[in-house]
Amino acid sequence: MTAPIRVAVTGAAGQIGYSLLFRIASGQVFGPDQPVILHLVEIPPAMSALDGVEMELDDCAFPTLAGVVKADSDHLEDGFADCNYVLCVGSVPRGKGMERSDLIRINGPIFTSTGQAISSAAASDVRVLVVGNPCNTNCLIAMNNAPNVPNDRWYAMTMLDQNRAISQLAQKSGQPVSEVTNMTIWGNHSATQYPDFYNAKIDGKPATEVITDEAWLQGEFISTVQKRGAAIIQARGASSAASAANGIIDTVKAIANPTAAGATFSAAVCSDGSYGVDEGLISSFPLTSDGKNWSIVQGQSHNEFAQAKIDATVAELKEERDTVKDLLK
Ligand code: NAX
Repeated sequence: MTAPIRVAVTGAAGQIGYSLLFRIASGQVFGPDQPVILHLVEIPPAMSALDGVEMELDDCAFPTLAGVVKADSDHLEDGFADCNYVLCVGSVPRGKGMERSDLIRINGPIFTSTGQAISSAAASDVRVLVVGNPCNTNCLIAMNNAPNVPNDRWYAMTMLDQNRAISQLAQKSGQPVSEVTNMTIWGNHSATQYPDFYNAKIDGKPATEVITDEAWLQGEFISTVQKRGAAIIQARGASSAASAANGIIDTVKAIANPTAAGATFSAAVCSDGSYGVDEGLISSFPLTSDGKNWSIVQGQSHNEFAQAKIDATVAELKEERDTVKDLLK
C-alpha cells in the first residue's frame, strides 16, 4: 500500500480552509491512488468549528482520506508532526485602520513559532507554502526560524495573482486561458506586484503581439491584477476564498510535478540573487520544477518600465524585512 502523504493546513476552520480541505481530501491534488492524512491546525477558540469541518470531511467518505489529525496553535509540533507539506493559511486578518506594517508586526510572532515547530516536528522532506498575509514576509520569518529545513523548501503564494493575470489576458485577447502561458508575477504578493506581460505568451506568441494596446497592458491590466483582491472584497463582502484555495492547489501541483517543457509558474521563493533581487528575500520569480527542486528561469529580459516595477516591489520587500529584523535569526 502507498504510504500516506501528510498535509498540514493552518487556519483550517477559516474560509480558505473550507474550500481547500475537501479538494485535497478528494484526491484532486495528489491523485486517486495516493492516500492523504490531513493535519488541521487552528487557534483554541476555533477548535469547535474545526470539529464541524472534520465531521463534514467524514461525511464525504473520501477513499483517499486516510486520517485527520487536529491540533491547536498551542501545540504546533503535534500539528506538524511528520508532515510532508505544511500549508500556512492561518493568520490574523488586517483590521480597519490597520497599517500593513502593523499587520506584519502582529503576524510576525505567529510565524516564528510556526517555523520553529516545522523545523523540529515535520518530515525531513517537508515543503512549506505560506498563504496568510503578508505572505512573503511571514514566509521569510518562518524560514529564518527553522534551522532544520533548507531554504529551498519555502514558498509564498503568488499563484492566485498569476491566475488572475492569465484570466485578464485571456478575456482581453478572446483566447482561452489555456493559451496564455509564461505569465510571471514578480516580487511581493501585494499591490506592488508586477505581472510581467512582456514575457507572457498568448497562443505561443508574445502577448504584446496579440494585445497591441500597450497602454492598457501597462495601466489597466496591471492595476486590475494588483487590486483584484480588494475588488472581490468590495463585490462579495468577503475576501477571495475558493480562488485562493485553487491557487494553493495549483501551487502544490506545480512544485510536486515536473514542469512541462517551456512552461513556467510563479511562486515566491528564497532569492539566490537572480535578477538583482537581494539574496535571502522571499520574492516571486518565474520558476520551473523537476518535481523535487525548483529553479529560477534565467535569461528573461526586462525593459525600463518592467525593471522599475520589479525594483519597486523588491524595495517593498526589503522594507518589510527591515520591519521584522528582530524576528530573523
Ligand atoms: P479567515 O479569517 O476566514 O481564516 C483564517 C483562519 O486562521 C481563522 O479560522 C483563524 O482562527 C485562523 N488562525 C488565526 N491565527 C492562527 C494561528 N496562529 N494558527 C492557526 N490558525 C490561525 O481567513 P481566510 O479568508 O481563510 O484567509 C486566510 C489568509 O489568507 C489571510 O491572511 C489572507 O490575507 C490570506 N490570503 C492570501 C492570498 C494569497 O494569494 N497569498 C489570497 C487570499 C487570502 O487573502
